[in-house]
Amino acid sequence: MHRIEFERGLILAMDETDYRKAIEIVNSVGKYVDAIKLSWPVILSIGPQIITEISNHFRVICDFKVADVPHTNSMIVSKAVLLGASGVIVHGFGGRDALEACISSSHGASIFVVAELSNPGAQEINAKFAEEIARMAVELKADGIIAPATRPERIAAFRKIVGSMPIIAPGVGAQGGSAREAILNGADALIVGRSIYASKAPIEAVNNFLSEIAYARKRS
Ligand code: NUP
Repeated sequence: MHRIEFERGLILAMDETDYRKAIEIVNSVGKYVDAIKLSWPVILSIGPQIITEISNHFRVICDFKVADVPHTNSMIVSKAVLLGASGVIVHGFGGRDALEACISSSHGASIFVVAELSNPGAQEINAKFAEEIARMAVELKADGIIAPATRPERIAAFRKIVGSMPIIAPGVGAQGGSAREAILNGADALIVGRSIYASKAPIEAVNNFLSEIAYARKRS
């Protein structure tokens, strides 16, 4: 297991559920991104061995949005790490004990806490306590938070709370967010799915994102 660094600033959300297509995409773009993110649709379609297979070559983040009682959280996180995950995405709304359990069972893997989801509905409930979650992630020394690229002004607000802690932003492309705005407002890395894996030219799509990220980093 290798720790995740956001050198390039791009994480591929590999949500393709067909095994052959999934492996083809990962093999073609894996070396250009900081990590491959896998979540439930892929695990439920292909099986958890996909974590191990991909982690033999690239860093894997398991987007399991862990949100259970502490004992169960510990089991989920440690099993994901044993399978090869370098990072796990967890929820913060379960409170300190639930997040502490994730962190203490991570065996050195990175724990990323969802502060605020990228969908519009997150503004109804989630956004009301998102900043508290971000503060808790800092206090408990998590490895980063997830904040919405769909609302870049929220990324800027979280940056004031979390200091130098990494902010990872999904919602670019298919959900309408702009890569440039997310980085300019303080994101360290973007999570991009459909705009890469469902594109006719995934490598070209990755290259376009990488140049946009590099350009925005220079200006921010
Ligand atoms: O707030 C979040 N929004 C979001 O889209 C937190 C996430 N983890 N995600 C995930 O990012 C989502 O489950 C998907 O895997 C990816 C975004 O994919 P796309 O909209 O770029 O296709």
